[in-house]
Amino acid sequence: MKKNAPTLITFALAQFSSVCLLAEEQVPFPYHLPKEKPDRKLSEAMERIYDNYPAPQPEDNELFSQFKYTELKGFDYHGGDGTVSRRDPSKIIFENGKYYVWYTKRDTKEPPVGMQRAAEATDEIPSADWDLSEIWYATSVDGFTWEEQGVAIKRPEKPLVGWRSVTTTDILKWQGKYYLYYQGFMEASGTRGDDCPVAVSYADSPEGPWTPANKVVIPNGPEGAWDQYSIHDPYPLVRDGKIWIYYKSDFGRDPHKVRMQGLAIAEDPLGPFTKHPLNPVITSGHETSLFPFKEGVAALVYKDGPEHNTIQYAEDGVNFSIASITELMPYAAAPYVADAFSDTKDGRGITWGLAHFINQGGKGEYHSILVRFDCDLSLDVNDPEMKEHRVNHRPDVYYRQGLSKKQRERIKAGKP
Ligand code: AAL
Repeated sequence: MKKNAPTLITFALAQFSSVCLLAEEQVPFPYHLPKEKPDRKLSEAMERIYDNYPAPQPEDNELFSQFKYTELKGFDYHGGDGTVSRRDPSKIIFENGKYYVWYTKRDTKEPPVGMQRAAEATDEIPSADWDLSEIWYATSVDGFTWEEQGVAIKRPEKPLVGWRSVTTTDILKWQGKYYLYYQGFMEASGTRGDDCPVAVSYADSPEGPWTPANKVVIPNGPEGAWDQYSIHDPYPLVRDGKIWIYYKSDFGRDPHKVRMQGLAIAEDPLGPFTKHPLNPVITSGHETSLFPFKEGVAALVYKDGPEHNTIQYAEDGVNFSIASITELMPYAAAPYVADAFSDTKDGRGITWGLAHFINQGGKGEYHSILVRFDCDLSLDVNDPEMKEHRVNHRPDVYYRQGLSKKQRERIKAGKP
C-alpha cells in the first residue's frame, strides 16, 4: 500500500466526520436568541455569552449599563483659573436625611506646574492637581445640588503622614463610627513618582471632628513589589465581618504606567491590614469603584489596562471576571452604595454617584471638577434607556479626537 495511503483514509474519515458533524449541527442557529444556553455545539464566542456574562444580551444583563452625566450645582471653581480644584470623590453615604460626599480640594495661589516639573513646586505652588490639598465635604438632599460644608481633614504638621497633601479619600461606617481613609503624601507628587501610603482619621459623626490616627494604615509594599511606591484610591467595604479595602497601585515603567487593583483586609478599622496573597485582583481600571452585588462584589473598571471599560464581578470578592463591556464610564466613580457597610450577601447594586472630569481649563489652568453620573446597575431598578446597546455620538465628539500635528505630518509625508 502506497506510503500516504493511511493519510488519504484518515483525510476521508476526517471529511466524513466533519460532514456528519456539520450535518448533525447544521440545523441553523435559531432566529430568536435562546435566553438559556442551548444544548448544541457552539462556537467559543457563543459559549462565552452564555458562560461568562450574567445574560447573553446587554438589555437583560443586570451588570451592564450606559452612564449619563449631569453638571452639578453648588461648587465654585474660581472662574476655572486653575487655583481651585475638586476631584476623587468618596463613596456617597446617606445620614441624617441627606447625602454626604468627601473629596480632594486644592485651593492654591497658583495652578499646578505638573508632576513632571515637581522640582519647581514650593509650599505654595503645587506639582500635581492633587498636591497641597485637603479633604473637604459637601451635603445634598437630591444629589444634584450640593452645599460645601468645609474641611474634614487638614494637612498635618511635617513630618506626619500627609503633611504635603491629603487626598483621594473614601468613607467607612463601622460599629456606629466613621473612618476616612486617604492618601498621605510626604513629598510633592512627581518627585520620584506619585508615591504615598494610606492614612486614616475617625469621627463619631459624618460632620466630624475628625481625629487623625497619624500613622500609616496601609503601607507601601516591600522593595520590588507591585505596590512598593503607591497605595492609591483606598476603597472600603464590609464583608464577612471584616473591613475589605480595595486599592490601586501604579507600577512598571513610564510612560505606560501599569495600573492594577489589590485588596487588604482587617478586623479593626485602624488595622493591621493584611494584603491578599493573590494581589493584584483586578488587572485594569484606574480609580477604584466597587459595590456589593448579590453574594459577591462588582467593580467599575475604566481608563487603563487590557480590560478597561468593563464591569467585573467576583462571587468571592477576589476572583473577578468580566460581566459586561460598556462605554463612557465615569472616571473616579464614587457611587451611592446603600449597602456598602451592611456586610450583605444580597448586594442590591447602584444607580448613581459622583465622578470627576480632570484637565479642565486651558494650559496652565488645570483643575478638576465634580460631576454626577446615573446608571442602572441595580437589581431593584429596570431602566431600559440605561440598557441601550450603544451611545450615538455626534460627529464633533469624533472630530475632537483628531489627529495630532505629528500624526498628520507623518501621514501627509506618506511615512508608514
Ligand atoms: C487619581 C488617583 C490618585 C492618584 C491621583 C490622585 O486618579 O488615582 O489620586 O494619586 O490620581
